[in-house]
Amino acid sequence: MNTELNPARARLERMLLIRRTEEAIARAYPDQRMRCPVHLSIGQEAAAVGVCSALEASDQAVSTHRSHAHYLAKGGDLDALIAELHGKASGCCGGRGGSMHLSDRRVGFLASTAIVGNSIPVGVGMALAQQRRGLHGVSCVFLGDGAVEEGVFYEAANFAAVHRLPVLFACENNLYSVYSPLSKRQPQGRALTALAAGIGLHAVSVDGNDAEAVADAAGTAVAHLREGRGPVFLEMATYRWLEHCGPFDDDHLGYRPAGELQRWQERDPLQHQIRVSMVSDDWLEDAERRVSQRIRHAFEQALAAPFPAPESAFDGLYATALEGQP
Ligand SMILES: Cc1ncc(C[n+]2csc(CCOP(=O)(O)OP(=O)(O)O)c2C)c(N)n1
Repeated sequence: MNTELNPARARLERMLLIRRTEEAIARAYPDQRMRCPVHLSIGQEAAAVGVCSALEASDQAVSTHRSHAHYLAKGGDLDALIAELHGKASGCCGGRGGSMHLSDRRVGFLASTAIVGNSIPVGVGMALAQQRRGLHGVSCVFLGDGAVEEGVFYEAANFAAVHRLPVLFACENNLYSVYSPLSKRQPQGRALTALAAGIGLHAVSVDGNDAEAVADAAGTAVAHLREGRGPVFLEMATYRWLEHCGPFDDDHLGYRPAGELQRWQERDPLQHQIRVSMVSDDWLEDAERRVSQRIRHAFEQALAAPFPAPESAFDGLYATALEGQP
């Protein structure tokens, strides 16, 4: 993040970058130059940015199918993200992964994976390695409410609790797993934090549309982890504005109650951050201009970049390092 800004403005600038980037992806997607599925997190930016602002560059993160915001919030490179979505060699995975498989070890973003729950044990394993090596790093596992219902969450979280591993389970509760609401998937009145606490995680809940509140809660959680006091589950209530997968609005399908989307949109995390950051109109205009130039540049570069060379098709199948990455 830009350290010359005060923390709230730095978070605003990063949220703006994420929002405008995803809007640009949504606009360009129908051109069919991005040949991978995209899961956009428009509406959920405060959770990603709030959590990552409590992490150091040397801390590690893993993510899910909905990973653009996490990648950019962790310091990921915009050019490398857009190139990756276009399948180009300059992408952060050399163009092989696409939207759901972002990885950039230079910024401590180890992996995102498409199988729900799949990255949870990877993040826990990373925390084990950090603990065994005597490092003070923490490992952040981004996951959705749906992933909390996967068996692997309980095994991995239990292991983390037993070994008091420095893992932050950063759960974006956007209420839906594709089209299924949480109310149809969990008994009435049972909170995700109660499930997490039941397996020994220190569990807290925060307004996931308020980046400042998330940053505070994540900061407290990270301090707890660095003191070796065991894993933390941070539930962030938030909402996805667009369809589960793809660039469009799917509210007409009726799987969300009428008016629910509008109520969450009235609580837009970006507008909220603009208010609490107390920036002037000039500041905002300037920030918008810088962000849109960066995005335009990233798309131009990605479109002009080469696809991976055919003879490199078998590279990376086994443990070969990506160019420039440790
Ligand atoms: C093991 C597995 N089961 C089902 C799917 C299909 N699937 C993809 S995303 C998704 C919903 C996940 O919901 P959640 O974890 O809450 O994340 P969100 O999409 O809301 O960000 C499902 C069921 C999958 N990819 N992997």
